[in-house]
Amino acid sequence: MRKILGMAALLCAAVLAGCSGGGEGGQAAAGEDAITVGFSQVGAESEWRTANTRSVKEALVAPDFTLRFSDAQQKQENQIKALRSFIAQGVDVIAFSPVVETGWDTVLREAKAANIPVVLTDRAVNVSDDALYATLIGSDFVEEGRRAARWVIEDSQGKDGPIRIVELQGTVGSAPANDRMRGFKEVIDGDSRFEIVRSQSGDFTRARGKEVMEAFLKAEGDGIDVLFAHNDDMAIGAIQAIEEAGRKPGTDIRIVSIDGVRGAFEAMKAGKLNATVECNPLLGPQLADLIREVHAGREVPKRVMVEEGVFTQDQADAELPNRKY
Ligand code: GYE
Repeated sequence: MRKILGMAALLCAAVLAGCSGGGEGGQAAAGEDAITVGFSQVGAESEWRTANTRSVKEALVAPDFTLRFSDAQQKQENQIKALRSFIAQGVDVIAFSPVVETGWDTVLREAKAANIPVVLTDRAVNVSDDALYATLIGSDFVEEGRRAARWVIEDSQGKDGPIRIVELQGTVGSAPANDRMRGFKEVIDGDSRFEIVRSQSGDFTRARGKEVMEAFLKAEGDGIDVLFAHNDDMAIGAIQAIEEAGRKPGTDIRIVSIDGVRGAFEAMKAGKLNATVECNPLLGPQLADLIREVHAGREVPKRVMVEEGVFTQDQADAELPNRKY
């Protein structure tokens, strides 16, 4: 037995040099050809993100994978540091969910020079050369923004203008904030009754969502008809602000947000949130498959989409037990 293990270790060292990805030892259960993946996560800013992290950690496990996980706490500089450390360790594949869209050219070139393929998850980047990453798996954020706007229009049938909208944006410069804003505006601009009177970032968190909504309420008084929040967490924070201002969320101010997390379904059941556009965070299994393909040098599509829908208050009760995040 000892001999066999010794031989396996030798084989690993000699033939598959670097197969342990830079060898911090440990990970006894990882198979001999386990793919070492360095994964840099955005942070833990929302319910969506927590579910996404869980899904990734559950999918990238031994014996097929050795996972090196790093949390960037919503800071690009931390993420760049993590990517550089993965490169130095010689991981097999880098996967990451970029906090913002721009500023990745240099570090991605370093990964390329080190021959480490990069898989983007969830959020896109804006780079000079698309060959700097292998593929992106994530949702269509522009379409999510359009869906939110279509819901607002449908829910405003028979209502006269002006219908005044406030918008809580996600993290400044992030793909979901940029795209959701664009998709929403594109559709809402087609109906002259609507006006987006305020739009500001709440950084995808409940705390900031509440703060910014307080400022909106102070500035606009009773003049807000609709809130569009780029994620459920900010909407949930805003609901608190609206209640504290003595108004009724879901009635006085109609609210649509994005993600479809459990907290949103609970808020819909309570009549405080009107609709949520689904954004599925459970990318782990699809990500694992993509990493396997990329690592094996096989051709993969440049963009892999996640399918999702829209849910309203009347569906909340029936759908809640089915929600997995
Ligand atoms: O909508 C939000 C999270 O990038 C799609 O990030 C993701 C977004 C998600 O913080 O809740």
